[in-house]
Amino acid sequence: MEINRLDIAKQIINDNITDPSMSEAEKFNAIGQQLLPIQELMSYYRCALMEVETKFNVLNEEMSILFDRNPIESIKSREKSFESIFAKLQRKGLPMTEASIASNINDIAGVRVICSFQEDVYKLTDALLQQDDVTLIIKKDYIRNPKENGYRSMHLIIEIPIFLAKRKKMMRVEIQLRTIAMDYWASLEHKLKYKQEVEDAAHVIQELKDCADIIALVDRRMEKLR
Ligand code: 0O2
Repeated sequence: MEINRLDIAKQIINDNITDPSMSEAEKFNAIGQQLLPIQELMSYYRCALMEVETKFNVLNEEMSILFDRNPIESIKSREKSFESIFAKLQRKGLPMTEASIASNINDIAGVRVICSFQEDVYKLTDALLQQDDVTLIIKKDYIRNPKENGYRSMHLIIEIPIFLAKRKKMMRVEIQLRTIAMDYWASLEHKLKYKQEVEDAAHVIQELKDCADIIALVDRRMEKLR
């Protein structure tokens, strides 16, 4: 579904500003008031991203000393865009409010950790989950149980505290851990998904699945070599 900022503004007006006697200026002020808590919430998610990135950087540092190599190739963080949040809430028929965002969307803060070997994915997952300020909410192991299309990755939803000036706030973060090879496949598959003009879709799906299986085999052979 195509969505843009104007649609979001219109929806917020329709959802929340029902008083027909309000002037344009009053409407804008009211929208601003409603967006303020959402902006505040987004800044807390950015803090949570920093916390999780630091956790992985620390583990990478320690493991590089212990095992004489870095288990992490790269870490990418992203904050879900306002448009995507809105589209997701709209799909679920939920309101665009701070409370609704916080309780219904788990992947506003996302961290992707690209590892050298499959073994590193499991080592880092275990090391992270045994930290006493990390609470596991959901774990999906798409490496041991790949998706039907061949997608492989470790998915975690965790809750961690962020420490603010006067309080502590618990925040949810989605973490995806995968090898360089799995990431290569997922990135290309993601791009191909948006190519609507594909003629022989069944053939393309099968090809992608075959490529995922070949990539998994290469991952296993590289691990054996190591
Ligand atoms: P984006 O733009 O990457 O954020 P949920 O988010 O919980 O409503 P679901 O399907 O239950 O949806 O969660 P799941 O299975 O943990 O997958 C969430 C994310 O994993 C997706 O986020 C993708 O980033 C990635 N992912 C899952 N399946 C595939 C796949 O088949 N191919 C690729 N390339 N990536 C996948 P979003 O929100 O879809 O997109």
